[in-house]
Parts: sequence; structure tokens; C-alpha cells
Amino acid sequence: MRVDVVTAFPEYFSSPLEVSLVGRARREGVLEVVLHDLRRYGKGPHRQIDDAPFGGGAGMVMMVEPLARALEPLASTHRVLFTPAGRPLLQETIDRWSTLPALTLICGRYEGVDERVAGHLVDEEISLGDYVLLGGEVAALAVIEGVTRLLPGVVGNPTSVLTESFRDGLLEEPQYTRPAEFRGWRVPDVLLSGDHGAIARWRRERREERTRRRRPDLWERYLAGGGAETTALDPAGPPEDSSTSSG
Ligand code: JCQ
Repeated sequence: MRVDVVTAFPEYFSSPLEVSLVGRARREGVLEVVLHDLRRYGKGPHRQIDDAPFGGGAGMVMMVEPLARALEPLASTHRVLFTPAGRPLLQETIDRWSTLPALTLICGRYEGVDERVAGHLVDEEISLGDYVLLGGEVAALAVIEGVTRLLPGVVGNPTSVLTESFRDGLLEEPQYTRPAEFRGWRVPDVLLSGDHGAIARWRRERREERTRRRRPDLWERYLAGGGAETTALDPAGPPEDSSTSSG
């Protein structure tokens, strides 16, 4: 997969694209990232990329012309502009993009971007969340990470990609590793019991409890979708037949 990034700060991406699984995917040729320095397309001797807003007001607006020139060779790709005014970035968004041959990530800066960019030069406007950053660079890196882990051969164990949060609408359960006790903080006994049925039930309960308490929005959707009864990867297995259960 090829990802093009249009940014006024290409240096921002150096280390994040070198290290960890993203770095390895690039070295192996699974992922190609091409950075486009927006300043190269800036106007005049000062390579200007922003200007005062028509109608007045504080701050500067990114100009349409430098972005139009930077995006010209990328017209055949799927072009995404990051902005707090966009639709929220979801796992399903990343799933959809991960199967594309080419994705272009456009990093806005200043107080905003001339609306003609979104209107004529971009396929989607996406928000990383309900907060304001200085620019879209962090959002672009979030997408690069989210997409990279779905590319074939990048994550060692593909089932860990399938069983994670959000695929079935629940948050992940708490996880523990050795030692079984640290400073008197004990790992839950059930995880050391060897009873795989009891462990699966405990995990499902913790996931549901967490989701209900921390993410009532996800919990409502989960219940509306039928909850555990309709979950494809239900680690607790099918519900028991109440007519034959004891007690
Ligand atoms: C993205 N959540 C926050 C800031 C204006 C395109 O216009 C603007 C872009 C930015 C940078 O992106 C964000 C952001 N998702 O701040 C202001």
C-alpha cells in the first residue's frame, strides 16, 4: 500500500515512520510512505501557504492554490483531509482504507483550510476526535499506524487483530502477566485456575462491565445489536439453554 502525506512539516514524520512496525513494514516494502512538503508549492519568494480569512477574523487560513498543486498528481488516490469539523475516525474507517492501493492524507494547519479544498480536492473530511490540535500531522500518523497493522504480514498473530476492541463493539478486558503478585497486587485467581470456561466467562464479564461504565455510547450500540448472542467471536460460547440448566 502507498500512503502520500501532504504537510507543511515533513520533518514531523521522521522518527515515527522509522521505528516499530511501521518502520519494518516500510523497509520490507509492504508500506510505502511519500511525504510532500506543502511549502514547495507555496506562493511567491516566501513560499506562502496561508493568508488572512475573507470576511475578517483571527488567525490564518491555508490557501487553496498550494494544496491544489500538491494534490494534482494524487487525484487518482483516496484523499482525506484532517479537520476537527470532519466525521469521526473509527476502526471501520481504517478497515476500509487499509484495502486501498493508495491513500492521501492531507494535514491542515493554522485556523483552517480554504473550503474549496474540501469542496473540490478531497474525498473525505475526517476528525481524530473532539479536540483541536495544531495540525493534522498526529491524525495522519494515527491513520498510518492503524492501517499498517492491518496490512498482510505486519502483525505476527492475525487473530490478535481480529479479537481486539471495537470489532465486536466491546472494550478489551484487563490483561496480566508474571509475576502473579507484585507489591501485594494480585492477579485475579480465575486467570491462574486453568479453567478455560471460567476464564472466558470472566473476560466477557469484564469487557461488558468496562464498556458499560466507560463507554455508554458503545454499550447502547452493543445492546441494540443483540449483545453477546450475536457476536461472531464470543469467547464465552453460545448462551446456555435455560430449560436444562440447574439451580
Ligand atoms: C483533527 N481532530 C482535531 C486544526 C483546522 C483543516 O482545518 C484544521 C485542521 C486542524 C488540524 O486537525 C485537528 C484535528 N481531528 O486539529 C484546525
